[in-house]
Amino acid sequence: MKKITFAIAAALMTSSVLAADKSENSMDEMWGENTVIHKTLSDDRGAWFKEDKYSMFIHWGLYSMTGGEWKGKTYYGIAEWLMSPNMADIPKEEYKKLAGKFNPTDFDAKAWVKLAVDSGMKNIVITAKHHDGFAMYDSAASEYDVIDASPYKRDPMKELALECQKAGIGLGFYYSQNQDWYEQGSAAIGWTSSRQTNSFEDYFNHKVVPQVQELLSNYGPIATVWFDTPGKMSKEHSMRLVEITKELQPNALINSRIGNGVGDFMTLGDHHISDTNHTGLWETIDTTNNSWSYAWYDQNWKTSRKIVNSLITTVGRGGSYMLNVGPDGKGNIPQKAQQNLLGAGQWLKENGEAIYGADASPWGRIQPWGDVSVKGNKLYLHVSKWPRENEIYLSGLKNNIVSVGLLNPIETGFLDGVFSDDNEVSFEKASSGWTVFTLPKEQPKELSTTIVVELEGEPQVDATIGIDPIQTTYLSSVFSKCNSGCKNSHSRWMEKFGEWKFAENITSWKDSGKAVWQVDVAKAGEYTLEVEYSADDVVDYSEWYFTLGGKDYAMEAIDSGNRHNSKRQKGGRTLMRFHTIPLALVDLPAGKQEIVVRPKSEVTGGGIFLRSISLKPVK
Ligand code: FHN
Repeated sequence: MKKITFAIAAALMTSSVLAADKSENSMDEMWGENTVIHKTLSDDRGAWFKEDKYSMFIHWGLYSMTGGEWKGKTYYGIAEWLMSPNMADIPKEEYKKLAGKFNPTDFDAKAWVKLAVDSGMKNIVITAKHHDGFAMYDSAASEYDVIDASPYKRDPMKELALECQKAGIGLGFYYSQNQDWYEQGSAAIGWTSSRQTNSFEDYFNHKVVPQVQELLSNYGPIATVWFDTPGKMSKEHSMRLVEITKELQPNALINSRIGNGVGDFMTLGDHHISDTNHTGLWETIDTTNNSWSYAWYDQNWKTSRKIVNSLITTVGRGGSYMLNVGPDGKGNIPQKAQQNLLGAGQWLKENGEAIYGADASPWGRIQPWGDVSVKGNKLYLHVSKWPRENEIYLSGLKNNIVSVGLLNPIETGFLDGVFSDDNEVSFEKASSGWTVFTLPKEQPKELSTTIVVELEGEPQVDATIGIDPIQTTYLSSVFSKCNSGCKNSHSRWMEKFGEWKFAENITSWKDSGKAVWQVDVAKAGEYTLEVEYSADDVVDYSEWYFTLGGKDYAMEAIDSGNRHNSKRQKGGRTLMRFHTIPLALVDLPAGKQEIVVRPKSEVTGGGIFLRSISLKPVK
């Protein structure tokens, strides 16, 4: 590192070692998620964030050259962590040699920005420095950077900044402020802490501060400063980064992973698509496949349909969606990622009105047929599951409806070789409070169709969960209320290394426990009840009652394979294995009622993790 002299003082190791310990404990804390309040900024700096809704995340660094493979062996999981002992355990001196080979001759900033623009994305956030410590830009504060240490001799961040400015989209830098596996003193993970010879203070002052200053001084206007894994970093350190940002880029927004609750907007946990609405500025971050950085084997590409639906759901919950691509070591963004992003971009060209600048659904959850977004007096109904009966049901809308219609109806004529003149949408309001929309027989738009409903006044809604008479209604556990004998909680666990999974669930059951959903059934009839839960062998054979339509349906829980000592988990987390079982054919009367779950006999081991129940109408 240029101009850096680290004092060799073991006594100063404390903060980094503590942070290291913590990183093994709670990923929520490592992300800084627990400490952030969903806040609304008092000034209008957040206006663009509310408007833009959709951004591109890029993980690109030395690790992109390895693509998850080291010495002929593939390491499955998030490939930018290849260096860690959880994966290939590559000594720093060896990993460092990758820099000497980094020569991404196919990198084309203009093409990357064009891809983002054509995909309907309004910002790019790219890894300027990830946990491996390598600066992907020209840094005077470290020789471990693309200019000094690689044969490439070009600053990709500069090229990207210029192209973003030309295209009029925002640029943000990802900077790993707490973990730096190259430097002594950084708060890394357990495996490097034992080798620490310098203090976090030294590392912070001599690398983090000058590098963040460089990034915020040399690349024009910066929209977001995106920090990651703050762990136990002190509030003073987080605040120092806030001050630097305020001084150099007063309009930039900082994400919550700066730590200590001092960010401007909230980043949910990796891949977490929320079941509930949140207020304030927040984002979901997701990947086009599984890994953040390029992994040769990872072909689990999200289809355009999946991308559009995740974007709609996130906007429906009140958030923004940032979707990641992992270019390879030469600078190529995988074709399948491009293709599916562009497919979603095409959809956005026609349906963007219902996404950009739109507000959350007043129902606060997904609908059986799709989701809702709002602008003033307009509701946008996003119908992604086209009903065979060409009707969709909406519960609890109190306003009078002025008009309904398709957003950008297709021209009548031939569509995909089939003649269509069916653009009509009509509605009927029932005295029960339900509104029924009659739609064209064939879905007029691929991926998801948007219906515009103009209301008298801003939407007024009774948000009781409606049980749909045509489509399956999913009741997430997050919408149930527990008495003192159970808890609404959530679980996070890892599948392949670093691939985080999230589930809302009801846990910590006592014998007296009772969880209740308030629902409104549109039509009396028979429904198939499905239960999604997980259990371990202690909970195996426990008995549960599901009460619907005044009748108790008993369930004997089966061990679904939850494991507490799985080698896949770090820090004592449980490997969760949810499964869904059809439990009963139930009769429901129409109207408002309760669905209740409770233990039938003595609870063992805290009981099941109940994630959801679903009700599927029987035709
Ligand atoms: O450890 C990183 C990981 O490599 C990746 O950058 C993600 C993106 O959100 N953040 C951290 C884990 O949450």
